[in-house]
Amino acid sequence: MRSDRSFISPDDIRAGFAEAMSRMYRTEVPAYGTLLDLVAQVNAETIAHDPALADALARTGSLDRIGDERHGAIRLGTAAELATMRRLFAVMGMAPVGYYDLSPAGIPVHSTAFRPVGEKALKRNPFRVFTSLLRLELIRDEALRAEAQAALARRDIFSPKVRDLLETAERDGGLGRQDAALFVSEALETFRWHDRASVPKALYERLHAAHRLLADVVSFRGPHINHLTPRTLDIDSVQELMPQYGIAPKETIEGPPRRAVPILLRQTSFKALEEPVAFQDEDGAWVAGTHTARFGEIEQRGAALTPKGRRLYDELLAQAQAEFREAGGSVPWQSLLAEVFRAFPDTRAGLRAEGLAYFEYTLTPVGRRASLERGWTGDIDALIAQGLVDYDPIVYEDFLPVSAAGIFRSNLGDRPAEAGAAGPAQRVFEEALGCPVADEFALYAAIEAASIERCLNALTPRSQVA
Ligand code: OOG
Ligand code: NI
Repeated sequence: MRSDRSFISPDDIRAGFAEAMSRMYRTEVPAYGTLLDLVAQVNAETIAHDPALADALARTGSLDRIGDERHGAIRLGTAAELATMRRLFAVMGMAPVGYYDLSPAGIPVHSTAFRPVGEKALKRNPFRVFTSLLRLELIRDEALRAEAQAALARRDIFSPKVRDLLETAERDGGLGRQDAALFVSEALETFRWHDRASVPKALYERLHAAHRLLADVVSFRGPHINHLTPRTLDIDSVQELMPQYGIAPKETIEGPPRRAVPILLRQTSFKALEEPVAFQDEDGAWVAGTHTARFGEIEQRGAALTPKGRRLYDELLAQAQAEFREAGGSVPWQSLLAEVFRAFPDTRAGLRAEGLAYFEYTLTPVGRRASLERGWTGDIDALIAQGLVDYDPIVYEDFLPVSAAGIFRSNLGDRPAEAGAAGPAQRVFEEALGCPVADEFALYAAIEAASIERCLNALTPRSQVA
């Protein structure tokens, strides 16, 4: 047995992996590099012009993480691939959180987000991967389904070395320095782009005709990372500047409108690139073709909402969509959305008073001095009223199914649903995964509760918080 001290922490492995992935994607998709530069510039300007925002970010320990913050997405073909992917992400301290059913949008997948869960891990590096599993049963053509299944059964998306290292990590409880470095480079291979398809062109075309996503999942040796998304502090500015940098964004920003206190997640993407791909015919000859899958995306993250806040968000979004349809799409979406969302409180105090968002509580400078005496009594509201405690929204770390559907559609095309809308199948997904997905609300609630506990412990006499 090795001693624990020789292990690299999962958080460090994840940080190394996220960086390696970003480097790889920059060389694979140059527009991504351009977008990173643009986002870094806008973020620096936003922070320079908004000291209150800079303070709030520093207070909650998230100022440092923003420049490195990314999410990516992959699409898997089989239950076995998903199960192994779960083990792979576990080595990097990433667990499956949430269940997303994309079938109502005509996309034959269901998904989870692999991400770090604890407060400390999130602050170290919040890298997340939106991971989808193909639902072959939603493809109507039975013969084609069987061919897709056979093609998926022939491939192994994991290198023998990474499989070895997974077993080592699970057996020993971690990886040493050398193994961790090797793990990162071997794991990266699974996410690499392949410009040679693993199916003949004729099959590719039939898969593509059934559903573009089917062709993307089945026709290659691995689940190439299809986008990598930096976090911006001002998505409207980046969206506006993108064309000047030679990048054409999709028309609308997904998610809530621009607000004084940002909530949840706003996202926009640039359209997928048409890339050259070679297909091997039955007689062994390579023929040229193209495939469209990889794109870029940016996002602005705001407050995590409670179930009550989320219900209100879903209601207002649905209302805005209905009004937009009624108007025949002739009104500007963002202003309509902003109008409808006036029903959603837009101050920290208002969000908190109505129990719509989660908050992290910290001692104010006065509170820190007061903590030397520990003579205070009362609950967290009383401590806030006395100026001893302040609160900031907890950042939303997850995804939104309606937005995700919009992102999928922007790179798969707007063709009406081919696959049936089968409804959620969370149990089936979790069986494939090998464990239940975590409940995102419970995770935010725990972070909030721990921060309240810290404040109470620091300010009130010990006996009171026994
Ligand atoms: C995933 C699309 C969802 C997001 O940010 O909502 C997504 C995909 O296209 O595979 O990444
Ligand atoms: Ni995304």
